[in-house]
Amino acid sequence: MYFADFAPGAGRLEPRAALHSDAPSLDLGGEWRFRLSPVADVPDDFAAPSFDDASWDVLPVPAHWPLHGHGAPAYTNVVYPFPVDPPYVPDENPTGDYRRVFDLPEGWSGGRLRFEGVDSTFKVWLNGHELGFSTGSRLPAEFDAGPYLVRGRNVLAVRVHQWSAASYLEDQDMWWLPGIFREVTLTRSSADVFVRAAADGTLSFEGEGLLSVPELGVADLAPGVEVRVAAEPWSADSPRLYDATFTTAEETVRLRVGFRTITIEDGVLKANGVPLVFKGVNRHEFHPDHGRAVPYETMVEDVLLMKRHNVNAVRTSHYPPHPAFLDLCDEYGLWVVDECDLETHGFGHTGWRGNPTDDPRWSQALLDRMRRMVERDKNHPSVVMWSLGNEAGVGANLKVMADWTRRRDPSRPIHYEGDVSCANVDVYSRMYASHAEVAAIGRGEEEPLDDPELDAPRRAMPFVQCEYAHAMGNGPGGLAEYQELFDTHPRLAGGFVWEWIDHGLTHQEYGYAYGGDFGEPLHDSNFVVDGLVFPDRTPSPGLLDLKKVFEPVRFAFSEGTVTVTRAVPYPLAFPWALTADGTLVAEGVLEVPEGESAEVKLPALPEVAEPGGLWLTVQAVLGADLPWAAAGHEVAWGQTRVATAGRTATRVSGADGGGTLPAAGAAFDSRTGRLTGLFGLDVEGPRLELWRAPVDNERFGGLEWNWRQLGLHRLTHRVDAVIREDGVLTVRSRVAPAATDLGMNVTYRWSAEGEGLRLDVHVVPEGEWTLPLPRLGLAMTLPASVEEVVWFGRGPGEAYPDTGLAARVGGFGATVEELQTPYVYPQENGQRADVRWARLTGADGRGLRIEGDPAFGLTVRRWSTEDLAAASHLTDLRPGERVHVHLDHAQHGVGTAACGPGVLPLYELHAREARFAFRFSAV
Ligand code: IPT
Repeated sequence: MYFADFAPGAGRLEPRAALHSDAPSLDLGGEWRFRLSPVADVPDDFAAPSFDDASWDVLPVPAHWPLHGHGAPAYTNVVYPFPVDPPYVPDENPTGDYRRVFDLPEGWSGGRLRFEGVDSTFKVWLNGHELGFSTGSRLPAEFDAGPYLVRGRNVLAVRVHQWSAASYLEDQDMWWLPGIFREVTLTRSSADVFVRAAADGTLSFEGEGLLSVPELGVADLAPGVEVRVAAEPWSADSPRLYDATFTTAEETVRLRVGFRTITIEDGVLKANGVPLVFKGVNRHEFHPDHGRAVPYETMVEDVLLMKRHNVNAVRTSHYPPHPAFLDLCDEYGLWVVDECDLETHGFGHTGWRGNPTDDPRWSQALLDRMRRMVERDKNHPSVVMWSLGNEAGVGANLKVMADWTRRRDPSRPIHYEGDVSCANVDVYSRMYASHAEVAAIGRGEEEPLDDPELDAPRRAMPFVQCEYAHAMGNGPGGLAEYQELFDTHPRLAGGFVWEWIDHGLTHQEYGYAYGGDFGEPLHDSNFVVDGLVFPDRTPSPGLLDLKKVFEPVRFAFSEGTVTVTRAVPYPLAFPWALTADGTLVAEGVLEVPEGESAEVKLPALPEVAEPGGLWLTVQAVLGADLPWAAAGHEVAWGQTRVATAGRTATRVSGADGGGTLPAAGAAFDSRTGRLTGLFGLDVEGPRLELWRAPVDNERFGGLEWNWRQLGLHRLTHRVDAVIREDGVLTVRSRVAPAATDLGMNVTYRWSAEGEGLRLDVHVVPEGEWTLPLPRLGLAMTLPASVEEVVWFGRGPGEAYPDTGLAARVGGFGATVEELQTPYVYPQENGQRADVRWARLTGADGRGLRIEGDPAFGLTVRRWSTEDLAAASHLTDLRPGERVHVHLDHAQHGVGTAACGPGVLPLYELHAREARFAFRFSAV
């Protein structure tokens, strides 16, 4: 059976470049007739032109049938959702039969049926004649339609199997989504061309035709002839393209040529002679409604979002993208690592026994995939590396793929991460290596390979992190530290954050669905939701942080001056703003001379006495419209606290206000010392809290389990003493989890301070605390009438110790709803960091003001930590009767332990003695 066979296809034409030709072509997309069968063994009489499909459903092409009411999506990460017994597949093999009737335009003869992407294996009939079959879901296949086309009515029939031998080669971490999910065309184009254009202006091509580049004075260049022209080089920052035409006897093809050269010199990756550092992301093709049938506008949106967030590179994890995406990368400027449609990760679970990568019976199938990618995408200046695939283990077939690729295209380095020996590649690539290991590699001091013959060449290779900073849920932490390494060591060519988008599918009940939500017996839960943008492509805090880390303009402040360095040729302007206590007091525009680096005098600042300090923010904004953003778009910013003579900063609140309790507005339970009312508000707490709803990195990294073992989610509070003395109310208590002898001795000290109430907290840990703490702070609740929060601190977005690089100091406001970060899998989120003061008010404008001494982390939500921790979908979170407020002295970092290193030591929160204070007053 062809669908349980090692052969990658039959009856197909040789692969060729994706081209924009003026040859007639017929888009066969639109409504097709469709029938789904639960098994593959169904009569194929439907291929006959006379077959009556009136009772069939209608399905759009391109699309995945499970997203149109036929069957359901299923998600697994590493494991195969069927027994590992290649090349066989289960009898339960959803099989979609498709029919499309089309009228051949008058005068049309010959042509090719071109399928851009069909998942996973399909067979094609035209007018009842079998044309052949193909595999390789994300690769094009062409069949010669010429002999079977008839005048007038033609009937195209396609049978698609969800499972096939090829499924063993397509074990990427994503939804299993069968169907004809990219375009189908009947085209009379047959041209192929391979243009070679280097940074030194040399231009030549392979192909049967003539090449012209009018702008460069190149007319009717013949194949194999090299000319040298004065062309500006192409780069991601300056994507200069030249319109070209390639003409054959039958057709004219439009090309956009970019001149660029990728080299490896002394172990450094270079583009056009300059070190190339990827500020990259891994991009799967995904749309929450359409799966991998991504609309063109969505591809544009991805590219614009990337450019606007200072991303300069994409790894097309883990298959070649829709060809139009690469056109966009050429046009807007993104370096691309084009990855072959190959992953056999699930064999890792069988000790890699029978891995297709090392089985000669599969070598043609693997080579076929590589050839079809390289041939399709060879003309893109944006494509600077070929990747053999992802997580496919090691084996002889890698060499088959690499050897062919080198011969066909010596101009691009070869990448493959799965073989640490680097026997077949040009760059050393790893995923999720820790900061320490990346630093060692950067210095050339990595652990040697056993085989010196392999170690020496690897040691001479540039290093790429093809995946790092797993962006699952809240996070990723540690971005800045990676970038610092990439910026420090020339051998490090940067990397690609995992991953661009959350693959949450639109779901009526859950909002967004992840693994298991469609009843899959075997699944990997929300591991499919680990992106920098939410499923609807709203940037997550992680992407905003990445934008900051990737900034191509830097500000280094020193006394009275700022040094501005810029690594991009964009026209820029540099507005500045001075704020006091979150309010703008002065603004202007800094004159920064052109050039890579300039030291500029800071403006003369007005004298403003402000205890919270004055903050100067300088922005780098686009000085003119660019194709990917309008003038005024912020590229980078820097901020500094200005302290000049004469401005003495006083504390936000002094110790001991001297007033006596009961202070106006505060009511206490005299027996327990519990605060019962605060300026007319019904309050619960505040009291010490150590627990937070675990983030994905803690859920999958093991820390949650340890925390729950310790019982941090079920702390007990015991009041040991309530002392009223000299107008001060002191409550001593012990906060501790059951079944351990660990505890926190907490002293709450209430005093009146002016019109307000001051709370001093002193925490002394008792016993051997070995685990980090989720948080250390106070929790309280307020009535649900609280709606608005205004604060002076960092914002506008959330920040944790190792995230929130995008959060700057200023005055911000948000509703309680707006403070929530909608991670598809609910978890700790939404903390605003370094808050000096905050006002929490209701619709009537009245409420509470909270000042921190020192600044604190503020979290406000309409559900409790317990509810947040228990929720598995956003739709589980329902506003309750109270508003839950956290005033944190500290939190633990978030790290990336779901896949990769945990929290860096600097950002760990450990039990230690702590003192902090708040002042509450009425607004
Ligand atoms: C790595 C995969 O390459 C990627 O596709 C994704 O699954 C990621 O993990 C987790 O989200 S492989 C892993 C074993 C490091």
